[in-house]
Amino acid sequence: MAELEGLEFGKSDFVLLDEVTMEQFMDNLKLRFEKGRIYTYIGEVLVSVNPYRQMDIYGKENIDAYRGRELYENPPHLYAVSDAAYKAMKRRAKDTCIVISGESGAGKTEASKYIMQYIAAITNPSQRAEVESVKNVLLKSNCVLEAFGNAKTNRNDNSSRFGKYMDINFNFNGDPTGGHINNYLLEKSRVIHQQDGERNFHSFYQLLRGGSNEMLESLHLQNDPTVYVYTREGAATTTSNNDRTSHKAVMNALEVIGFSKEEIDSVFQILASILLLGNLQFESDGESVQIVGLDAVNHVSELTDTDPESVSKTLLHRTVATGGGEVIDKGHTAEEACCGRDAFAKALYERLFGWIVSRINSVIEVKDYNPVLHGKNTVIGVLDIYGFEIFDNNSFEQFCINYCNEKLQQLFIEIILRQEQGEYQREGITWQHIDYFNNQIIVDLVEQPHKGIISILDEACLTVGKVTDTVCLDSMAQAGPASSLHLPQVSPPHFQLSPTDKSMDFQKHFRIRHYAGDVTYSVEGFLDKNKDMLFQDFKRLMYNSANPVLKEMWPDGHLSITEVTKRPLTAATLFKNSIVALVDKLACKEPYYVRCIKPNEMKSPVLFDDARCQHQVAYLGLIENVMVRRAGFAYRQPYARFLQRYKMTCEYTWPHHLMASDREAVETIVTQHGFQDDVAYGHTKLFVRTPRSLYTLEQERAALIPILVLFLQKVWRGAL
Ligand code: AOV
Ligand code: MG
Repeated sequence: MAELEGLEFGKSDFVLLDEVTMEQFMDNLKLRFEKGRIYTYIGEVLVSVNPYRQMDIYGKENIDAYRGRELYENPPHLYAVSDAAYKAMKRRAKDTCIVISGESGAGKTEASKYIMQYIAAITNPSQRAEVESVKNVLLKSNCVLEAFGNAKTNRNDNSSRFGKYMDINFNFNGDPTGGHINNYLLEKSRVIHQQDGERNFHSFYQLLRGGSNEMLESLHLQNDPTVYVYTREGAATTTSNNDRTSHKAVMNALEVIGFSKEEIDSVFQILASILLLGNLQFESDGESVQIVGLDAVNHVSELTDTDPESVSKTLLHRTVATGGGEVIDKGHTAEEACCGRDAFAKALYERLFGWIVSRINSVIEVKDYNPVLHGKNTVIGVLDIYGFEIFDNNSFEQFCINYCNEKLQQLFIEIILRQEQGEYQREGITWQHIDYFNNQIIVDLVEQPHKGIISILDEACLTVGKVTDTVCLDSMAQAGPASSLHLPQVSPPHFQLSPTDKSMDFQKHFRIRHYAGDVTYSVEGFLDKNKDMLFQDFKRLMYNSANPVLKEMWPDGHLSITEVTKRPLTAATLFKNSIVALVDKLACKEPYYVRCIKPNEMKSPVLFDDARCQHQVAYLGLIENVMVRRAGFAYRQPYARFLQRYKMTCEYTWPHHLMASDREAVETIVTQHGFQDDVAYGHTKLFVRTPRSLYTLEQERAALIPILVLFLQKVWRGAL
């Protein structure tokens, strides 16, 4: 409640606004941000504004203040929401999840780390070694995954380039027994190319800048990222990351998690191989193609435990099966060899990342859990995924990332409505409907069978012959989303071919009107990225490596070319399937929401950019969220809890009531304070429509407390 902090800090719950208007909402949000109050509730939803500075609100004292308390007992905080999710899980043996959303740089990853820190701090009071070890691995895994999965983008110096959903398992005591990480589509194109002002994944710079001379020498690397094509451009970029200290932290984390020396060596050998591959050039003399830089080939073969001839051969040829079943070697052109090398580098990194995640999972997975002996195993899921993003040049990756955010917004809409409706229904209260912008329409535009963008992309990828990105764009316009989805006439429409920027090529761009803003995508490279082709020869090369770690990453390399018959699913379809599964997983848990807002584009701790913030508030549906919360009933409390808090304000209920039920006692309090027209009585809870009623009650309570304290002091001193 606002009064916990004093009114000079604004309202700590937006449902307490006098009127639900954008103006009042923004005034409150801004006031709180300027006063260093970065968290505000909408009921149980936490709105968080990135402070862009270290706040002194996450220490042990704060953890103690929030442990086991109810949301309204303390000022809004991530810890309160984490505690609510934890309590619900523990008390009611329910699986819960915390869904953190917001655009790129809004503070999702930081929030997810504080949530995990909090959960780690409040569990395992008896310090059992096996639980401590699980907690340690869970916390340390962040550091490793960020090194390999995050990068500096133009929106965020530490941008997550993969989606992460982590389940933490708990035993009946409420102590963590293990966990599982699901990762979603790593933006692997970054390995070979970055936009201006951006960097490759942190891991490369950390190794090159933080690795010891001895380590770099054994990897045939120089301690200078400008030497390598894949890291050259990003090397000059200024960033707040300290690569050297991060390298040490990652090495330590890998050890703590339990990676063996051989495994750690393999990780860095693969990173080095990727950097060396990137520097290979191909030269054609008109007849055949040669590799420039055979030293590097030898180094790659040494680092990957393969023989140098095989490496050269794989870089320069591919095996193809002819119609007659004959297998022949076909030489690449220089251009094909470059593409093959880049595809190989990307795949090496992607498989390395996937392997690291599964290796961490193998350490934290719950083993030997016997529900009969140990009780129900419950879960808290924490979702931290890449936020909605718009760059100067938006490609396939942004398309996937933004689609994923559409899906999460859809879930938010459904759940917030469903929860409210469900609650009113259960309690026998009439529900007042509030209109939302339902982004289902954009979700359909992307994922609908046959007509959606993904289907059209897939079809183009399956078509034999030369289907170009532009041809595919035409099909989207004709057969696809623009014409056949029967989208409502909005201006501009949800899907459009015309670019906003006149300098852009009409033939190569399409625009989607996302819930969070219009994004113009360049279709160039869409088909290749969707096909995600890698010659089987590379897979076989890696499978035949003498390094068991590498071999393990490439199980599909055992197939010969004649055995590879089935077309693998495309990247977009695989992503869509994984996001649909994720949404299903979240939907069956009790959700807690953290809605993150980015205050400005300058990463400034003092700047509150009104227009940018208002845009986010609008598209996140926060105003509607407040309205639903209020037009329904802003507050609801079980009768017993209400009574406990307010019984002192009525002579018939203080210190005890003699009525037949708590509900009757609550009715007495409500009637005595004259707001009987502002409430509804549910089966188990009291619903209060306007916050003002409760506010009056709160004020009365606050005025009574000092009198009560004086009274009790006198009683203790024996004066009464
Ligand atoms: P994101 O996860 O939402 O973006 P981050 O959590 O990485 O955003 O936050 C971006 C940066 O903002 C961090 O590196 C911190 O410098 C700062 N920051 C965020 N939250 C806090 C906080 N509570 N206290 C102090 N500083 C904070 V992306 O991953 O790009 O969608 O893909
Ligand atoms: Mg992030």
